[in-house]
Amino acid sequence: MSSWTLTPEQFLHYEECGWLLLNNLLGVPVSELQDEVGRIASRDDSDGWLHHHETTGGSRRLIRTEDFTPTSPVMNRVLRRGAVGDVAGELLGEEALLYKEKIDYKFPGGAGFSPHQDKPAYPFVDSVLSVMIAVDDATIHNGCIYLASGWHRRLLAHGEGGGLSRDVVARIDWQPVELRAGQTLFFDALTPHRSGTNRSNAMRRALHPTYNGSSQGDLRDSYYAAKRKAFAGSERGDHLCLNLIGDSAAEPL
Ligand SMILES: O=C(O)CCC(=O)C(=O)O
Repeated sequence: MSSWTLTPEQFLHYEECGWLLLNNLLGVPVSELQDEVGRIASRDDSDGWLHHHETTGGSRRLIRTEDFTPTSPVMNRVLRRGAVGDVAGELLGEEALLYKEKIDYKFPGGAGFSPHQDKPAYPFVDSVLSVMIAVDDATIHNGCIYLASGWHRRLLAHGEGGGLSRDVVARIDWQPVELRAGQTLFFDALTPHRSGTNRSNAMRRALHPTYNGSSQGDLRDSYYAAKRKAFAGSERGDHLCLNLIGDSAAEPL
């Protein structure tokens, strides 16, 4: 059972807006999370798929790491044993299981994400929730997330390439949501969001776990098995998508 209880106001905010920003859920000091992200980023990637890169200004840079929770006690604690999962469970209305996790590294000049909903990336899961944990402060200047508050009731029209259609994007009043390092943003998998380029001269990192309701089963191992298989079948130089909806504006390697 959950050891975390949201207030009625917090529930109402989530119901009406499709997102909720909370403090103090990590269970570890934010400096420990930052150190762990640094360690994970410097890990050897001997089978060549854990880390993903982009080309920015001619140099190859790490933009994403996935599937690190089983080999990181700190991440296991933050994402599976603590209040982040408890709150995810409250919002899903049943126990939350970790479906997948990624760290995004936005280097100076690093590209943002075009407007999208996450749900189409999870065609086999109905009950699913997106989360962002700020590892570094996320500001308008360094490419924070922008949300479409109250647009989470249905799947919206998508254009070619997987992003939201131009018409939908133009109708939305995009709201920047700046996060301080250590804050956690929960948002419905149908909440449209986008983010900008990092225009600062420092890196901006974020942790993005995704949870599914336990009634759907424990799907994490099969998700990563399928993803590893898909990546193993790709040649270097293919246009590798970071996920099924191709929302990153980055240039993949
Ligand atoms: O952190 C960001 O810049 C946005 C990430 C995002 O949109 C996503 O992972 O779906």
